Amino acid sequence: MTGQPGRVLALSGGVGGAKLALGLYRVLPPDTLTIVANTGDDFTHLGLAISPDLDTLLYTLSGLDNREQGWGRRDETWNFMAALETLGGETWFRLGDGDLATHVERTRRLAAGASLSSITGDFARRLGIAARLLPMSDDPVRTRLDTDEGWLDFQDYFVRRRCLPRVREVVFAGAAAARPHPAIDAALADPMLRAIVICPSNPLISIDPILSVPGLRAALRDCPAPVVAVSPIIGGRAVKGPTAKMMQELGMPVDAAAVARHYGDLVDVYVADEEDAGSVRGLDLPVVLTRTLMTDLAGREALARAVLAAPGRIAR
Ligand code: FO1
Repeated sequence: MTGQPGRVLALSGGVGGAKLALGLYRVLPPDTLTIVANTGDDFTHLGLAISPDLDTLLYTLSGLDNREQGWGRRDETWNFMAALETLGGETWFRLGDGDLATHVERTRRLAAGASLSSITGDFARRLGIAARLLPMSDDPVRTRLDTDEGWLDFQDYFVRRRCLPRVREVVFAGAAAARPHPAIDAALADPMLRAIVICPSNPLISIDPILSVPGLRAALRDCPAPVVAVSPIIGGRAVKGPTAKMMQELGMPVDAAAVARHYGDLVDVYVADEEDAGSVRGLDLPVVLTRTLMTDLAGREALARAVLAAPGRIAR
């Protein structure tokens, strides 16, 4: 456990972000952590409400995650998919049998009038998660991309087209009318809040949707607790996924400094990999260099400790 008292608010997308979220969960008293998840990837598929990043966090924090795949559940079976394929159904987005239960139950509760946040909170409790897991908003926000194949919904781009189309613009449909979840405002107003952590998720499609919810970016910036952002770029490359490709297509340099510049005045301390010392040298921002590659549980915990210690290292 990290000795210092206080609460921590983390912003996270799926795979990469969830690794650090797990590290934070393991090194902090678990009930002091609130994780705000991106819901821009959410969509309705086969009539079911799918929330990929919330589910990746639910499975990761409860130890049910499929580490190799990065999404879905471990020891999953695929009978539903096989049966669907036999019937000529859509199989480009793969729903495992256990995972299917999550989507069916979420869809049933949403139809009965429950909010996404209350459903998520209940799933988390039932899976034994002591941290608070929240969608960024209970209102729908949907990431859409303008590409050289035209406008695509997020999962069409990400899974069906395997991130191959060239991206020209990313928008968050519905964001203008979305309200931040009230618990986020409450967490930011808590005098015991010691840090806000931006996990090493894709800034363009995992963190930007969260920041697109009106008022959220300003509330994070104006909060007295330090905002610590962790670079998703290591050695000038993204660990996994389309981060580097998208940055390049959108005219950003593919390096750790570009991510910090993208977040701008939101960030108080930037945590980057030792390999990127050269890239971040010119930043007008306190930087802590450490090893940011999280290959195992020890790596997740070590990065979490470094992130939590980062504001103190700068202050000294
Ligand atoms: N990603 C894939 O690459 N292929 C899939 O078939 C797939 C299915 C899937 C089902 C449930 C779920 O919660 C996530 C799933 N993902 C799949 C991951 C997801 O599309 C992305 O990783 C996230 O949206 C990006 O964070």
